[in-house]
Amino acid sequence: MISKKMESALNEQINKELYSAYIYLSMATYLAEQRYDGMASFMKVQAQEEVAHAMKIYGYVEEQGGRVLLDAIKKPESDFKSVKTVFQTALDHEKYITKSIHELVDLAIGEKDHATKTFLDWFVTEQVEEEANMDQIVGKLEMIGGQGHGLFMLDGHLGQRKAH
Ligand code: OFO
Repeated sequence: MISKKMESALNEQINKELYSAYIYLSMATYLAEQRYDGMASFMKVQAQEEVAHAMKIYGYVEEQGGRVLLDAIKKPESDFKSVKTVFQTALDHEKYITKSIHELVDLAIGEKDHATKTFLDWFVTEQVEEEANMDQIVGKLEMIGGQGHGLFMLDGHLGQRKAH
């Protein structure tokens, strides 16, 4: 069993993960409009992963006899100004999600809720990867400096990402 406080915090995290999916889908539409189809596809895969994250927490709350309560999902940004802004926004967003996961871990530790702490360990590791991925792309975009050929190559590379 989890506490009511933990149930509510996990429900908030479900909402944040679904918002993550929403913002990445919004980025995908922006990128597709700019003709970066590979990057758009990358963001669609990212959105699928975010739904999987939400469902992982959803399943855990249910397993612990809690109630999943869904809330409204905030409207995502839609005008990103440039490809670099898209990935910088994604990186900043992942840092925000990492902070949120760490706060959940703090709550679990404070409540001596070992099961939830162990459950959250997967997310702690996942967030390291999430931030590293976006950070690497931002770094590449800085190297390219908005040059057409480099962007074309990166678009092709990112388009190879497959859902798993
Ligand atoms: Fe769910 O990791 Fe990104 O947001």
